[in-house]
Amino acid sequence: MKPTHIEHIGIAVNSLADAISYYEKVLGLKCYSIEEVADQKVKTAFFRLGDTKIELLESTDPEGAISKFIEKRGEGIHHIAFAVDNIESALSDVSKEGVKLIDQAPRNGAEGLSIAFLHPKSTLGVLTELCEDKNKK
Ligand code: CMX
Repeated sequence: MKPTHIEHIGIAVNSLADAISYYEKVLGLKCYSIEEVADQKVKTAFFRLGDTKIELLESTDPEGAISKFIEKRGEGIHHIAFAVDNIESALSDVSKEGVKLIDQAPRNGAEGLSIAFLHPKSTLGVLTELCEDKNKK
């Protein structure tokens, strides 16, 4: 597979409001979108920086991935998302290389992207997301 750029970096936070305030007031970025992704049990806030976005993630459910992550590791970088041109073939490529897929097939993520996660135990400890913007075509 050939990623085109880092689509976003996902950061787990306790409070979206506090984190947005930090990113805007201290780092000088502007939040352009807040979106709840119900099936991922998160509320997200997005900031754009060049081709890459920062995605802040606040949990909406104590059983969700972000709650579990913060409980175990505290706030911090949760995942890195790579943009690809064809997510189905990228998933097939990495699978053939022995990477364990969390999502066997792409599903809908924030911002209308098709997304799929790779398991951190087979990606050197980094939860990795692949994204394709099918609306771009
Ligand atoms: N980065 C690196 N390692 C991680 C991790 C992360 N974000 N989350 C969990 N792990 C590690 C854990 O530390 C644990 O390692 P050890 O066994 O060495 O302690 C191992 O993975 C298993 O983790 P766990 O706490 O038992 O949690 P689960 O197995 O229940 O789930 C994971 C882990 C990654 C499979 C799950 O969180 C998942 O499916 N994630 C994909 C979906 C997701 O993250 N959604 C939220 C974001 C949505 C969005 O961006 O819109």
